[in-house]
Amino acid sequence: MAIEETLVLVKPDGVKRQLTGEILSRIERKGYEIVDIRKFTPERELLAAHYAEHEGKPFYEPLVEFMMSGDVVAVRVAGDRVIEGFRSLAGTTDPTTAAPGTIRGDLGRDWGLKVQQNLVHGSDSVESAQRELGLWFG
Ligand code: IDP
Repeated sequence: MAIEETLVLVKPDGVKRQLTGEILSRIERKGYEIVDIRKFTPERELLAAHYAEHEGKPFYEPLVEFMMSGDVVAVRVAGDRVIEGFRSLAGTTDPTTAAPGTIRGDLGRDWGLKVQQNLVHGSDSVESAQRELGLWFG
């Protein structure tokens, strides 16, 4: 088994709702290691690089504005198969229909057609994780 690292973001909705501890606790209870952590409000340049694959989609600009609206907690997380493991913990993109038991399913919902407010981000592949960890942790 390969030890992987992934980028987890607690998005501004999660930070504002004081769910950071709950989310970090779920990561640790699953058995993953928190290697590094930073809290700051990201600038557009970082978000444009992070969400480059979504540029041009209708939700891109609202997503970037939302992510710039407050502090984000960026977390470097390590563990065996942590990339897919965290995505499983997070649940599917739409928090209204994400499965109960997941972070999004238990703690999130649609606050007025705002699917982007789904509490967390997790890298979706080894390549994305390396790229995103470089962006957020340098
Ligand atoms: P993921 O975060 O579940 O991997 P992606 O498809 O990579 O989902 O989308 C990135 C982020 O963009 C989502 O987490 C969500 O915040 C936002 N997003 C995705 N689809 C929509 C949409 O249809 N409307 C609004 N926001 C969206």
